[in-house]
Amino acid sequence: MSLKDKILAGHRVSFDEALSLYDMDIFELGALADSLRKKLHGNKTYYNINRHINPTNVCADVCKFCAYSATRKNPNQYTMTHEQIMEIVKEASLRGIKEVHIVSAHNPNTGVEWYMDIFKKIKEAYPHLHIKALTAAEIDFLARYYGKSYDEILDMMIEYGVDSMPGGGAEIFDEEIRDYICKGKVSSQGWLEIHRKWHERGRKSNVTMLFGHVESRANRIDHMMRIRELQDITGGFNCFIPLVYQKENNYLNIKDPITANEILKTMAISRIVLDNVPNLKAYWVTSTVGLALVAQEFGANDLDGTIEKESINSAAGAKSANGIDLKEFKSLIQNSGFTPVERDSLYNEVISD
Ligand code: V47
Repeated sequence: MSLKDKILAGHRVSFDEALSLYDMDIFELGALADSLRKKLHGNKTYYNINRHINPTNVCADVCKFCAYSATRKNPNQYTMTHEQIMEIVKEASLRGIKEVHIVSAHNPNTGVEWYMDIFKKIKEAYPHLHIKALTAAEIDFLARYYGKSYDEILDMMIEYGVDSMPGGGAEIFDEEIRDYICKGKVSSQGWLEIHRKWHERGRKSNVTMLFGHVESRANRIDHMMRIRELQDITGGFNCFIPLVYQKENNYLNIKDPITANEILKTMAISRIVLDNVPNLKAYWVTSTVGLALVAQEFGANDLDGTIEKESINSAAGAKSANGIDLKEFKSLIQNSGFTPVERDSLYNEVISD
């Protein structure tokens, strides 16, 4: 049986087979991923109405790819007060958002309570809002800095109102690359352990992969394999999100950006390898809106959401600082031949009245 027939028949691909998919013609590969996407989701493309909030950029870690944290290249430190955060949530809630996505730098001056109290305040004032907050990198930082266990932090998150975890901080799991791009941050093993523990509590999360910098194709496949392995055990990942590296204002010094061809192939391959992760997100923030729309034909079935404000990727050059207009977003999906479907944060379809 050819590899193509094997995939179409629903067989799982090995590491070597996955790597060899990069040598396939891009349109043939796209069609393969598209057939899997169609089986899972038909013509639907999901989006949600959300607000990103990045409460502080003060960071104890130094990741070479990061342009968001306050450093020599970005000396404008800020830490929002809870009142400022609540004002943002209030305004966004009046506009009808359904999710707040809260991710910060690793601020050593705030304390665990600063994080937990804001979740509690949001949940008490807006019980209908889904709180997606704290990456495994933040949890690892809080645990190490304040002498707590992962279990203690995860239990506090649940107690204080966090509903699901975002997929940030995964970067690339290969230890050598990880050491080079973000030494000192949560280890690959730690990242996976935190998500495993979260899933064991009956909760869902996402998983990202930062690519297009110094990693190889084999590193990307290895990253996907480690996700597939954990997902076989827990089933807790809702969505895989390949994040395209943005090259401005950071210390990685990548001269040649990754090509659109390589981005689309990576998307398609991830749809094929991650046969147990239901959703593949083309995150328009890092891929550009245009390529995210094309990625719908390479396996992607989710385009994230309106975002409203975004500070992490836009600091590194992405055109996402002010989000995207919902009407425009929906008509772009429609005009590219797909059906926009609003989802909630756990991928239930939202029936609009
Ligand atoms: O973890 C940092 C990445 C992530 C750069 O779970 C960069 O639904 C590109 O994880 N170029 C934060 N990427 C964003 C994130 C996310 C976004 C949307 C949805 C979800 C979700 C999660 O941004 C970080 C890091 O991997 N990042 N710097 C950069 N220069």
